[in-house]
Amino acid sequence: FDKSKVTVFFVLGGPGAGKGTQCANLVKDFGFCHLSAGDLLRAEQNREGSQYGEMIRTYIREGQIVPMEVTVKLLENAMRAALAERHEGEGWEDGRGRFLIDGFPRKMDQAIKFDEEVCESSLVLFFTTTEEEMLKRLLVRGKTSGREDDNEESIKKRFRVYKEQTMPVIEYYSNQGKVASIDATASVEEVHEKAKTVVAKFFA
Ligand code: UP5
Ligand code: MG
Repeated sequence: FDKSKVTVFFVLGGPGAGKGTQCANLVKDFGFCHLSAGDLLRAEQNREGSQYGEMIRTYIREGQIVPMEVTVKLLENAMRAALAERHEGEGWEDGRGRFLIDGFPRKMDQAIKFDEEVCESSLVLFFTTTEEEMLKRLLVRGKTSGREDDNEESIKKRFRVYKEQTMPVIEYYSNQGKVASIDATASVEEVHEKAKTVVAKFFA
């Protein structure tokens, strides 16, 4: 697809920071297409006939980052499908496809590959809160989510990988002046108001 026809925001933050929750809100405000890399990987894991199913399951349970080729391909396909469905920007105010790419890139190699081969992001929404708060949220969600990584052991591994592999990505985009940090400790509504203000400023 034509890179000049898309606006991409990356949405980052630790496990359970509220990325998915806030993306759902921003979709309603701004008509974004929301693509969660984790959701795309879980769908691929469960797709009948997928050659990657078992591999993805193991990586996710261990909190490790699935080899980037798989994730970048899934995202690219999903973006192409969304653009086709909306007839190249129809329904987007400015005619450019608006994407929230949630939970990606979380490792430097993914960031570089996506920037070079798919497109560059305009902004990184970075949701921050304490590990204690994230753990609490994930354990509550774990009671009903059915996610194989919402248990204390996997969560600890996800925190470690986040610090070691994802923080350098935040640093990298921060040096490019692209990162908008949003404190995500408050209520869903309060965090939403802050996120909405940041995005509205961008589109103004
Ligand atoms: N909640 C949300 N906001 C709240 C608030 N303000 N106050 C109180 N509660 C709040 O929220 C988590 C829970 O907290 C929910 O119950 C919510 O109601 C509540 P959610 O919005 O789901 O948080 P989110 O940040 O999206 O948490 P998630 O668990 O999805 O984050 P992860 O980054 O860990 O998960 P993801 O699905 O992105 O990735 C999972 C795994 O996939 C990775 O560990 C990795 O193994 C793999 N992966 C890759 O390999 N490559 C990739 O590129 C991406 C993922
Ligand atoms: Mg999520």
